[in-house]
Amino acid sequence: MMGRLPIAKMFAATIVLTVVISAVMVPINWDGQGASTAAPKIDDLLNVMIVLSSFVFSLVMVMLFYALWKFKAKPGDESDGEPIHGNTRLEVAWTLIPTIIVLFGAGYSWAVLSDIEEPADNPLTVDVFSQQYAWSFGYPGKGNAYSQGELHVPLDRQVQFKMHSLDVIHSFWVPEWRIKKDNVPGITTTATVTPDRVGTYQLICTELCGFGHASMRAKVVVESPAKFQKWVGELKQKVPQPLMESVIQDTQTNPEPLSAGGA
Ligand SMILES: [Cu+2]
Repeated sequence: MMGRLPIAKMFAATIVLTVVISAVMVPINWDGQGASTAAPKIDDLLNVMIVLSSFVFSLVMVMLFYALWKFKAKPGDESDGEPIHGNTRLEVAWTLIPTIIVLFGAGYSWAVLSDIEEPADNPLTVDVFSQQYAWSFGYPGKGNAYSQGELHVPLDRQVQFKMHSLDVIHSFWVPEWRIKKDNVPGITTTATVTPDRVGTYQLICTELCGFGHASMRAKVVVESPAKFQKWVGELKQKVPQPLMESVIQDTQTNPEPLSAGGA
């Protein structure tokens, strides 16, 4: 016979374990230095997810160890376990609790994302071109000035990145900004960042894209608006014609539906 489970005690043990694990995990600086207005919001989101994950982990561990202790076979007991034919209360609980957790996580993430992507007045637009294995950048508001391997952006101004890939899928990631976005051939993808800390960072490709993937990086400089204006004004090159065409094609043609290719 199963008898009644000590649900109140198990729940209390789950809460205590959740608090202990969270107290260890949350203070750790997982993401490192932040350098955009999105960074603290994403770090908070991560901390909330850590607490929720700790709760689920604790619940499973408490039930596991309770079962190991309570229902351990006596020495010499070679009989089979009793067959069990469902438990409505348990099944409702293990459906309802994860559903609530997942819906909360989805809603909260949605709110954070729409907050981060809220368009500001007067954003700076930057075209990002990715190809095996290099990054380059165009400034459409500055006469299509073109920079290879080095991205400069002004402090405290929203930047809207328009991303283009010339070959395979790459992914744009500046860890200090927290934002990550895939660059997909044939599609213009966008990311919104407001850098709020002066400094030099690294843009890292975070989608395995071939032999040179590990070295596919670019220098990122966040500087005062005056310094940025000076730098962008001194760029000699314009965005090369083939890259401009890829921008135009990207934005004019949506990708064909998968069935259209007949594959
Ligand atoms: Cu890559």
